Amino acid sequence: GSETVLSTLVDGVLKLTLNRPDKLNSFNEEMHLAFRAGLEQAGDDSEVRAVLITGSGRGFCAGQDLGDRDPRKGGPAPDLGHTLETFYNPNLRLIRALEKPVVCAVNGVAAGAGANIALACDIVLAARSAKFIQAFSKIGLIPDAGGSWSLARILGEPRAKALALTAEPVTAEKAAEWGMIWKAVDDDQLINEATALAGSLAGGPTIGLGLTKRLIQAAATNSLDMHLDMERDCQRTAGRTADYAEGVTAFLEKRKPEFKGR
Ligand code: T3D
Repeated sequence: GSETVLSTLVDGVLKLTLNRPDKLNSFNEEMHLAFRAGLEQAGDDSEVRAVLITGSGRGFCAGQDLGDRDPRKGGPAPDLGHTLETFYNPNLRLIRALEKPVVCAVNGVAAGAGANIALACDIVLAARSAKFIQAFSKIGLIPDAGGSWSLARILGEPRAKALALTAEPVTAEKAAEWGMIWKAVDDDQLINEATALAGSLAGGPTIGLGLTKRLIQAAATNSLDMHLDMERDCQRTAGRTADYAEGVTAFLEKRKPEFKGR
């Protein structure tokens, strides 16, 4: 069959394109596993210095493929706790734990787990026509793929609850205004802007960027004392990289730095 996730590595950017456009790139088991393989490669392959996630066709991702959950086909009710543990949660954990920048280009509707995978990425650009929908309440489910966590963190309880309970679509513009994403971008500019952003991050001081991601993610659960210690330790590590020496040298020589990711 055709590939459910297209993967290319160009100039340090691993681009993963969710590729089931006829189903708005909703997840079946094959696509979960292909996505996981891509995210694992991102961690393992030192050539990869940034990740760009996007979707084929008119949608970004419509979450779970509900065709694979059809109750009319009979049999026992599926154990969705098991499917989260087996398929969704490992990928969410990989995105958050990857110490390299993950850019998401939301090219169209992002619904259910599709919306929440986008929200788990480090920098999210969305096409102006894209919408974010917490579709779960329409079918009796809870916001998964980290959604009930990230929405509460990002938006606070009032907006998080309203979005999750009503499944009201949020436009890209509104998502940017509310701080759910970084920017709304004209549709025809999205992939160019996202590629340029991911490319520039891939040319950056990868170790320092990865430590920065780690610190910002830890902030919400650290005390200030713990966090100052963590900054001390991370800065010690960053200060020993070749990229730091290059950054300072380039500054003093009034030229652009050439970071190597080491
Ligand atoms: O199960 C577990 O393991 C637990 C995990 C759950 C995670 C979840 O994500 S649960 C939430 C699942 N997602 C949804 O409930 C969203 C369902 N989709 C929609 O509500 C709408 O499709 C959209 C609002 C996303 C987009 O609407 P629209 O009007 O732009 O497009 P459309 O016509 O509805 O969809 C286009 C095609 O994609 C259509 O197929 P067709 O009729 O052309 O053959 C539609 O059936 C298909 N499609 C869209 N979403 C899904 C899907 N097929 C299967 N599963 C989908 N989620």
